[in-house]
Amino acid sequence: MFHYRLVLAAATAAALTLGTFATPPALAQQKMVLKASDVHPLGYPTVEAIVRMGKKLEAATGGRLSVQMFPSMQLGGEKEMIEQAQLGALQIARISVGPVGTIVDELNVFNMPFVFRDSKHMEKVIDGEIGDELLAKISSNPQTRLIALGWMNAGSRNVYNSKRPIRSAEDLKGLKIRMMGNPIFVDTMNAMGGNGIAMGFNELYSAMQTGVVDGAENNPPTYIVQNHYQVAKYFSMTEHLIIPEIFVFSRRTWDTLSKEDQALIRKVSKEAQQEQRALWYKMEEESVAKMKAAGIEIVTFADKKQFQDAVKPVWDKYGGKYAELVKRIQAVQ
Ligand code: GTR
Repeated sequence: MFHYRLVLAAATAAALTLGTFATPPALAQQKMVLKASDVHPLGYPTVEAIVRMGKKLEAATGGRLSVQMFPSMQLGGEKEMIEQAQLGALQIARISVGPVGTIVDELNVFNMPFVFRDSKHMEKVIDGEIGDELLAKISSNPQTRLIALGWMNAGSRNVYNSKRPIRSAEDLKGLKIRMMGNPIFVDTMNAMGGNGIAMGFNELYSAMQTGVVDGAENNPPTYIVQNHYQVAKYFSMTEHLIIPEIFVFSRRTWDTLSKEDQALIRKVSKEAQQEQRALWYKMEEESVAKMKAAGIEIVTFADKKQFQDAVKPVWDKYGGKYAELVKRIQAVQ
């Protein structure tokens, strides 16, 4: 009896192992439509880069793998997209690192104000070993249920509002400014002089329109394509955050893919990371031109010192945790 049980246990373990790790050949060859989602509309650089990646997958697999894009928040905000990817209802979620920092704390190093000197510095960091390490941190953490595939550029974030031009921290006093849902951002806005309010991106336009918040902060392309310029016409180039975007894959789906398909998806993801930035710089330029044409009052700053000084309390509160990584980021030339 004892012996029989042992054999049974071994057989069960073997079956489980097979069930978990091996992909039945029939399944591996099946046609698969990968659902992808983004908060931005078709044509936006992040969306376009994933659409192009889908075309490459289709070409490389004779149509067996393809991407179906759900743009413009059709599947909800980024929090909802992450949840759907974790469940396997969505395969590719293109999101900001903002919300990812609340799942994998190390990622928050990219969410610290003024951590990068400029966009080019950020690109060097995401393209290098720090970028690879942080992607691996997401993928190897079983809690995330996500495979991190690549980074994208989202320029710098700037404050805008419906009340008045912001030239100093003093001007931000009393203004309710929407921030992404992560305590670092709320603290950053409070330190900069305003009142940071955490809110999903999908609620933002109507919150600004109805005066629930006075403004928000983002890059010029988002300000234009999401029509924020219609409800908040004062825009200040504070450049307080340079947060890369990230695209992640559902681990649940990933584990059903063959090794070859996984390698192919990784390859086209790396290409998408490089290709997106050309689209990005073009749209950034076009967006600033559109802002000017729309009569938006753009405040620029000779240097970033006043806001850099203002966010010191944020660095005092969180900086210690990421000190090692910050040193390495600063050393990247
Ligand atoms: C945009 C970014 C989105 C989203 C949004 C936000 O710049 O592309 O992924 O994070 O900001 O403020 O929530």
